[in-house]
Amino acid sequence: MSGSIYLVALGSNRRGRHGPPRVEVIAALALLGGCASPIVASAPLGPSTRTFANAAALIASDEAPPALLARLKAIERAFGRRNGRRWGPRVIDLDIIAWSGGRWRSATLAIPHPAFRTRAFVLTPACAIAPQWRDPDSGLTMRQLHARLTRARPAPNRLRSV
Ligand code: PH2
Ligand code: MG
Ligand code: MG
Repeated sequence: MSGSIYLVALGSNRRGRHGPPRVEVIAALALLGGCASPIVASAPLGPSTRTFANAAALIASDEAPPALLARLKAIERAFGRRNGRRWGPRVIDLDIIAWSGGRWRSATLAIPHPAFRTRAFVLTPACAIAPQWRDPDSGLTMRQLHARLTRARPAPNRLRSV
């Protein structure tokens, strides 16, 4: 798949050999190369209680999606990630969010990432480096998805009697 661009999300909420989560993310961004977003701190979504460091990277690659996934998993292992409890604390999590080739579906990989549209910890960093990237499923850009997610909800209507 020559000349692809990938949007990759990074997250860490556990110390590793490089240091605290923020430093693990910096180390992973350095390995991935490409264009890196600022790192944000985010409250955990799910059962974990530890704050995450999150970021995103835009990387150019000749790899097809399964090859990039294998490389990301190898980096996760090299950083000391163990396959434990789902959504448990992790030294590094590297997720493929979007691909310039559009969609990919297999038993082990779905692009776009099925849940990224509801995750501010993905969309905020993504907007910093790829605000105009268009999601092929919703037709919305990263910036539009972010606005939709974070827009202040209207005050709830007064209760109606039924
Ligand atoms: N990743 C998860 C589950 N929950 N919460 C935050 N804030 N950041 C993450 O990267 C994250 C999460 C599963 O990958
Ligand atoms: Mg993840
Ligand atoms: Mg993951």
